[in-house]
Amino acid sequence: MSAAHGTTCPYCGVGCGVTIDRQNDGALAVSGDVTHPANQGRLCVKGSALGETLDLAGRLLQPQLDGRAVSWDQALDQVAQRFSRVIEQHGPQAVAFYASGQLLTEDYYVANKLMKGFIGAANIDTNSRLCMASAVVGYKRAFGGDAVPCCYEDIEQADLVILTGSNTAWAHPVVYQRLVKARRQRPQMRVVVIDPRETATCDIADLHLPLRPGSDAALFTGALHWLAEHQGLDSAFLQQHAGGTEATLAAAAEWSPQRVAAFCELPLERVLAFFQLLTASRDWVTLYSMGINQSASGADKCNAIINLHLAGGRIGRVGSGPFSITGQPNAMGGREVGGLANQLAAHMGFNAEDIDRVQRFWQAPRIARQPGLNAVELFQAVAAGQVKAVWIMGTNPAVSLPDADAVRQALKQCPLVVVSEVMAATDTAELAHIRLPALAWGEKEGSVTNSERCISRQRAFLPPPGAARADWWILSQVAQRMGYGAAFGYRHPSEIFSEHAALSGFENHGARAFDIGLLAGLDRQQWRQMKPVQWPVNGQHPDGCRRLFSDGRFFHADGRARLLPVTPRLPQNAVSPRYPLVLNTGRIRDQWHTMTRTGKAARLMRHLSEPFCEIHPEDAAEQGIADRSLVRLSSPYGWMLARAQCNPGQRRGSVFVPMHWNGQFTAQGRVDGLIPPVVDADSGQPESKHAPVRVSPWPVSWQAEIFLRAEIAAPKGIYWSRVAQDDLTHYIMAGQQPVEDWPAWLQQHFMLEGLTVQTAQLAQRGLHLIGWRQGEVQLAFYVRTQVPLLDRAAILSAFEHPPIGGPQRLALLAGRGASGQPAAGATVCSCFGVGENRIIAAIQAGCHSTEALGASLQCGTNCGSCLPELKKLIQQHASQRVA
Ligand SMILES: Nc1nc2c(c(=O)[nH]1)N[C@H]1C(S)=C(S)[C@@H](COP(=O)(O)OP(=O)(O)OC[C@H]3O[C@@H](n4cnc5c(=O)[nH]c(N)nc54)[C@H](O)[C@@H]3O)O[C@H]1N2
Ligand SMILES: Nc1nc2c(c(=O)[nH]1)N[C@H]1C(S)=C(S)[C@@H](COP(=O)(O)OP(=O)(O)OC[C@H]3O[C@@H](n4cnc5c(=O)[nH]c(N)nc54)[C@H](O)[C@@H]3O)O[C@H]1N2
Ligand code: SF4
Ligand SMILES: [Mo]
Repeated sequence: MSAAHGTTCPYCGVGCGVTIDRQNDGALAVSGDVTHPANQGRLCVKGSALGETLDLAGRLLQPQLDGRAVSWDQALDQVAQRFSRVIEQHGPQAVAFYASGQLLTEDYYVANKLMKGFIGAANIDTNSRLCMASAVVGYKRAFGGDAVPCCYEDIEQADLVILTGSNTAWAHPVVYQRLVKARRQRPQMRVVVIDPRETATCDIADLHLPLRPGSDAALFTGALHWLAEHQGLDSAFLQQHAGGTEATLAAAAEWSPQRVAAFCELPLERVLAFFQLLTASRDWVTLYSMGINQSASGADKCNAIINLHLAGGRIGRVGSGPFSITGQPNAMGGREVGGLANQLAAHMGFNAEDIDRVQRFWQAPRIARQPGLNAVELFQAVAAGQVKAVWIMGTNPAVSLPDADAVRQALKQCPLVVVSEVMAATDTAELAHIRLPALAWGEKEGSVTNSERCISRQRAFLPPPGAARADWWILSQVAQRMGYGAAFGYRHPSEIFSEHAALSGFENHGARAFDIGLLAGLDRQQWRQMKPVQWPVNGQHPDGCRRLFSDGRFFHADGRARLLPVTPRLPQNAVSPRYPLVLNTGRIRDQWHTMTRTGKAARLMRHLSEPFCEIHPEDAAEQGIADRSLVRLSSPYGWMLARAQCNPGQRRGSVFVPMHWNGQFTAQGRVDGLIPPVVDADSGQPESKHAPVRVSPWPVSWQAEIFLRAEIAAPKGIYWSRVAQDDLTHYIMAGQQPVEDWPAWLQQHFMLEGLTVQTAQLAQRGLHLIGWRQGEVQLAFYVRTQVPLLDRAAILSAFEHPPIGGPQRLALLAGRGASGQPAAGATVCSCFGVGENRIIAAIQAGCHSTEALGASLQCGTNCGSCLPELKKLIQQHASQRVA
């Protein structure tokens, strides 16, 4: 017997339903919810590892004032008094909130209401500025409302799926799995991937366009011209439902396929192949993400994509539409409540009518009348001393904002920094005067909206740990203590949801896309049981609505959509002889953002364990960089260290570095320290995919790995990277200064006292050292001039099952398994812990399909996230048989 519980995954914007089964022994089993429309039972590797991130290690469990634990009363009084004092002395513009698409809608609604309706400034912006802001501008300009037209089913039903600026296989894995399955079932479907580098997503591409970074607008504008030239326009649709057609087509007419090919640095045949697919296919979906949005002309790129769909009439029908896929679990919810500094609430803006309407609804004493500071401006205003108090909730800006060193510096100088967090140590929380412990996933209650406008419940299945409280509660308490008790007397999140729903329907009459007015009446019980539903939910769509614009009516006053002439521009951050390479940044399969949660799960860190820099082998050779060596990347803003990964799938002239690593996990690996704070003028979104950098070798005299039972901080002045291992500490390290006496160095930094030490001296000052206490391994250390080749799994297991006999002990000292088996290598399949070397061996022994590998090793048979990598390994190794 077990008790099942339905909730929603806290990671990506796919918004998968998750079932939690509590077994009789109390253990929790996480699986995909078969009834949820987003995933129908599937989960990706991050979702299926959720159970491994629930322990309380590293959690913030008590409010803290200047590092001291205090009561909630003390902490809340301090926040309220100190915010009120700044407002009294310097006005409401001197305070700001910086929120997150990882807050629940109910939390977000309260934060927005407090800042915009009661403090009276619009200085609340969010990490969605770094993520969705360009997409929002694109939709608003085209449709008159921030409305995503499509649903996931459209991707499955399309004849042509265009994935641009999206590494769907890694960033939205369950959508990717749905696409893979649909393509198998509908072999006529074609998939085009547009990305400067060859990603795991290219695995299913019929056509990959490795375009020049930042050049997408030219490709889509050229495609529009192609439609016009090849009878591809839907004239009836344009006549009845759109405006701006003529000017847009005239601007596009300058973009012949030849000019597009030259601008995008693509072979003409590939450009033509793409254009021909457009004219040959009945239905298209364009799925776009950060490779489009994170650009100084991101909003225009979004409109170039939407123009094409409007012109071809590929919108508002099954299998068609421009689909901006959201990143965070509640990026969409943030847009709904108005959690951006240039929106008011519930899709209303700063025009006189909306201001009046929201003021009446909230009975707001001091409503904001103009947009506030957006994310990048906000931290610049903190640095300039204009903003004197900032409250950061659910985001880690010292890591994720561009020019992150300046952000860190700004926070250091700011008179009041409040951080609401679930973790005690993050790069941002370390700079806070007041830390407020928030409830984490599994403990909190509320709702989120995914990429296809589907509102789902996150439900609590764990008790609140320590003194942690819900974000909405913390905000309401502060509001009450600032004197706004009547408007913030919420006792339960369902009351907030109900108010939010009522505001969305308030004097709406079909004018605003976001309308869930029908959900305003839900009582606590009904809200608890609310089933996933896609907005709008109103009189016209009482059961929700899967696909928008089927009737050709848009949200501009005249009911028509707009095409917008676009002038393709190259990135603002241009390379120079001093900074000759383009730094592209993004995500890896198994980590989430700044790693505060996924960085806890050992199996999620075995796939990629260090910050890395993917570089084309020829660029590497030119710079004298060897594969797997350490490199230093620098820009005019900052520098970092990473491990070089030579990869011919990288475009020449550009390198890729993951956004995830930060001060908690590595010595100097925050990539955002290098990114210029250059933003799109229309959306305020930073150009995080295009920073000019220099990459050079970082010569070291030694490279080492250490595994230890004790929790000890890494030494300063060296390169180190922490690898999550359940109860052990594991660092990869390297240093530029030679070390004369390793045992003394270890003694100084890692405490060898009381250990029996066994060593093996190697050539060129290499040393392996095992420290024992009472028959148990306490420490294992391996240093060489090159990266030591170790069987990490065997070493880790020696901590659990100490080697007894001489040969086993010698094997441990050598860093090998006792069985003589080859080391497992980097984990490719995280679900079953299957390493690269075992997979290669199986391929060489005859497993030449993913099915055969699955049957032999189980890899790829659970969440499927590693299938693209398995295929790649098969391609690389199937022909090489073992002799
Ligand atoms: N595993 C994992 N999944 C996640 C997240 C995570 O942290 N980890 N985060 C979530 C969030 S918040 C977001 S926003 C999404 C982001 O999801 P994605 O946008 O898919 O992820 P990214 O890796 O940031 O970038 C996507 C691709 O854009 C490409 N790109 C760079 N420049 C250009 C260009 O000029 N043109 C084109 N066409 N492509 C370009 C990059 O090479 C990269 O492969 O992922 C969500 N899902
Ligand atoms: N160079 C570069 N930079 C980027 C990007 C890129 O592609 N390249 N992508 C950008 C994008 S798209 C995004 S979305 C951002 C993401 O960047 P961030 O938002 O900074 O990253 P997270 O690690 O998700 O931060 C969330 C924080 O909230 C905490 N948290 C989790 N749950 C809760 C909760 O319930 N309540 C509270 N109060 N706290 C909680 C987590 O522990 C964590 O510290 O990064 C942006 N930065
Ligand atoms: S695809 Fe996204 S929402 Fe679904 S399980 Fe994976 S991380 Fe969670
Ligand atoms: Mo994002």
